[in-house]
Amino acid sequence: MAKRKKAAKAKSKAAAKKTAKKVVKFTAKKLAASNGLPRPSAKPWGQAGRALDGVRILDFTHVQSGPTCTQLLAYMGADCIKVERPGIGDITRGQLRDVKGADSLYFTMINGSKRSITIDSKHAKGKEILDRLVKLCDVLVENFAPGALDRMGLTWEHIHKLNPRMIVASVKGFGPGPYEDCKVYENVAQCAGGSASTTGFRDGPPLVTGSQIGDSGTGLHLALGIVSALYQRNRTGRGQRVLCAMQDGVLNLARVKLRDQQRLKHGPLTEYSQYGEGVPFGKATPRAGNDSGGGQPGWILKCKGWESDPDAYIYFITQAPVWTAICDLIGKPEWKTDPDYATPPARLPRLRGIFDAIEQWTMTKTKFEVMEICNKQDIPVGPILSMKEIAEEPSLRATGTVVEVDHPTRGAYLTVGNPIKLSDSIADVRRSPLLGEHTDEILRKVLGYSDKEVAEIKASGAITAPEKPTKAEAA
Ligand code: CAO
Repeated sequence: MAKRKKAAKAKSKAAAKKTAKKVVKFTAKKLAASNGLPRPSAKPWGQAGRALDGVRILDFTHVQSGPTCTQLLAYMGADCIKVERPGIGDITRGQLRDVKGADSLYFTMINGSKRSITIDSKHAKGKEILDRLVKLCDVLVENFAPGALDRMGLTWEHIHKLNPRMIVASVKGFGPGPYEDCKVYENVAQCAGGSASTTGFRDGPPLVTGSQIGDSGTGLHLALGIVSALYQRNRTGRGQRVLCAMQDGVLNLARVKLRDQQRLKHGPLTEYSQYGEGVPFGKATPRAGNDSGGGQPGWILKCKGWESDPDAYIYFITQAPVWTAICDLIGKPEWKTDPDYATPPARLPRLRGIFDAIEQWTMTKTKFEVMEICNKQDIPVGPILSMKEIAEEPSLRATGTVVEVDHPTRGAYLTVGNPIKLSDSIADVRRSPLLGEHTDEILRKVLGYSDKEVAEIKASGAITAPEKPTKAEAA
């Protein structure tokens, strides 16, 4: 009897196993069929290529906003073909030059992992080469002044006719409206996007920030737009236009200040130190110095050595859940129960005095000592790191966030690698190309021109800088 029971149990177990196997197989098959996805790769992580392998970009960008976008896409694996004006190239190659005769860091740090081809886009032969590139690329990225691309003959209609799959992505200073024709640089966008009016100290003028939120920030927005358009193209089979206005990009990053603008209708902004100081609020979101932009009050405080080191400071956040730990740390245990200090609302009008007391403590320690002590107690603090400290920080080198690359004319330089880490797409950070370094290679291997055709193109002047006339010719 027991034997029979045991056999029946084993039989039902085997049947259940078989059914489970069937279900898994069926589900995986169904899923793969419905999503059109291949089977999960069996290759080790990081060895299955890169996220944007196979995507080819006609990179018509210059200065900063556009190049930062295409550099990110190149880090993700896209083949980025940067088109530059013969003999001149991207203007930043020569701007803020530190090494005579070599491409500047301004250029090299935002054009890594790309290839460079020189084409005169206003030359008849140059237009022909560009048309061929349009047919073979997936995305055209540009950040010329409004109308410049059209003046080259590369209108949306022309591009779409040549290659209906092409995505045309642009950065402009402003979106459609009264300022759409304006040329725009970083700080213009910071001002027009609401950032400058809300940055700085209340008793000082508006301030721009050193972070390039107008240029690099908009480049980042554009990269997301491009990747989304590529994803949509998988369904629709057609390209589309992607536009990121720098004003919009800055506003998106400054959105908490538009939040505060609306809160003003309902009373003062109690987390702003101006509230504690009894200074009335005006009609618009004010500048808030180093006040935290969120619900946990914070401020920048001096640390040991501040008298001689301009970066001996720390950002200190009085996060409510760790208030009692902060009181013990700074030698104010009585504040834990004092009704004037025990709760967040009670502390709001007293923030200045609270931060003064915390500063008396931070001034006795280096910023790294404060960091070490506070982190052990879960108190959020941030040392003010100088660019020198960042350049030398080993952990940033280890993660590939700061990368050293070699360069044939300027020698080794540091660049910022991919700040977006994908576990199966490892960024390949390479040096920026020399002007026209890949012209020949692209003409032959990407565009398929023969030796004879390449010779004709070279002779036409479409890819070379106009020769200076000899003295005899000029006479
Ligand atoms: N061959 C021939 N001509 C070329 C060329 C090539 N390969 N590449 C560019 N040009 C030409 C353009 O066709 C344009 O000519 P036209 O004015 O005759 O049409 C000309 O070069 C200059 O282009 P531009 O107006 O874009 O450049 P600019 O230096 O005068 O202005 C900038 C620069 C940034 C203000 C402007 O491009 C702009 O507003 N861009 C959009 C916003 C933006 O990205 N700003 C970020 C700047 S970084 O701080």
